[in-house]
Amino acid sequence: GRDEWDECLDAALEVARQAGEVVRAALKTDKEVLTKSSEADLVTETDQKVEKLIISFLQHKFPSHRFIGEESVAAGEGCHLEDAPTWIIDPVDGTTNFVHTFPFVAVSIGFAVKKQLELGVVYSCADDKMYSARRGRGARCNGEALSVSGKHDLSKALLLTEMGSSRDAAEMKTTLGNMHRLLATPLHGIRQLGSAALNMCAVAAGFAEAYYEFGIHCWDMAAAAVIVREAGGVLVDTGGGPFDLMSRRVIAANSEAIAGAIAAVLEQRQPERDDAA
Ligand code: LIP
Repeated sequence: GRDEWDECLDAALEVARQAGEVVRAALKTDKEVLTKSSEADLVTETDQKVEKLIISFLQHKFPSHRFIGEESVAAGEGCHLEDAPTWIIDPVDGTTNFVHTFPFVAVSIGFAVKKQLELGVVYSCADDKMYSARRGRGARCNGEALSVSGKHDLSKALLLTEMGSSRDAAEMKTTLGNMHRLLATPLHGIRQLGSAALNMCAVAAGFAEAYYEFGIHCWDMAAAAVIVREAGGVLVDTGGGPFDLMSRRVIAANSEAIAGAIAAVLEQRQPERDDAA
């Protein structure tokens, strides 16, 4: 039967679609691009406008809930996960793709209660795919159940990762070095879609065995984390320990076996936590 969080899932689905329509329409237009933490960390007016749209919609329906949004944090708001029901929002995941009209762009809306992720909605705007999951109720894409791949041998895996937006020499060296080490295990291949949320949905859908990244943020992974778990996958820290939403590190995999094998190969780095300030 329905419970109190079903209403939240309905609202998330409704506003993700609305937001996605705005993003899809904006994809084809000229954009003014601003930078954030590096020359490659981009933001547009659409990111800011769509985040406001999502927050005001949800705030109206759930006035007591808290919000963590990528652009609100960029504007100086806090990034701390408390026990109160909290929405964790990335209005445009894949902003660089968006700027270049590369068609992998998603609206990502996650929801946590008592620091536990309860639901996630990832709307892939270009191809009109709505991924969603409720904790304990499975994951879906456009109504169809999702499940991770059954391949548990790293040497035959297809992985997803990202180069990220850091242009710091030492960080880039670690990032590329890790890809080299993994390819040498060997692997079937490495892909990057340009959106953490869509990389994770690809794992949930069974298109790839795992995704890992250092330097991502809680809003990039909150929603898709629920989708991966509900599709039968696992989330762990890049070091192999428990997943921590605020740690800026993740391995999302089809199994403990694949996640552990990746963790064992990765050279670790610890970016500043999302909740450091
Ligand atoms: C992006 C992530 C991606 C990461 C990029 C960026 P944004 O999110 O999805 O995994 O490599 O640096 O953080 O900024 O487009 O929402």
